Amino acid sequence: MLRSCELITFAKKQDERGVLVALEGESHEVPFSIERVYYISSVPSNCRRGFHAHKDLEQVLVCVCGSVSILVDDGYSQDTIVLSGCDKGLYIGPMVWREMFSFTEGAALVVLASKHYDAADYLSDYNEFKRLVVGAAAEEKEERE
Ligand code: T46
Repeated sequence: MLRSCELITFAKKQDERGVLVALEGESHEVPFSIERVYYISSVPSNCRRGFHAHKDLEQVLVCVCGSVSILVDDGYSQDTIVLSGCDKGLYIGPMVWREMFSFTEGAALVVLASKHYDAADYLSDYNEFKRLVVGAAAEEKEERE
């Protein structure tokens, strides 16, 4: 898994009545204050979404119903995670390119986000994203030397 991503397992409260999962901000499960929640559903199986990175935003993605594949790319390497189960969350930090695909029928992806919606936080051009990643790494290296 990339350094800026993590697959998190949530505690399930399960009894004969079913399953309950509770998520709180600034906790082990969600390591930021939750400022926004949105969900994605009714995605055709041949449809791919995302194709961007965020400069600052942190998110936890939970596929509460069905499953979805998520490609994450930090500019140097890529991983693909099949996200399913209401007790699994994928943390994605800033500067990670993501694409979501292979939504199963009825899949519902819930996203907890650290900030309000801000179109200016999106990097939708892969080459620009890559340039910024490489530039930041060079700056860090210079600071260390
Ligand atoms: C991400 C992945 C996982 C809003 O008005 N408010 C919102 O909070 C969001 C998230 C979107 N929008 C609008 C912007 C577009 O006009 O909803 C429309 C669809 O959004 P978008 O094309 O960005 O959706 P995805 O599935 O490509 O990406 C979304 C998030 O935008 C993104 O932050 O990380 O899900």
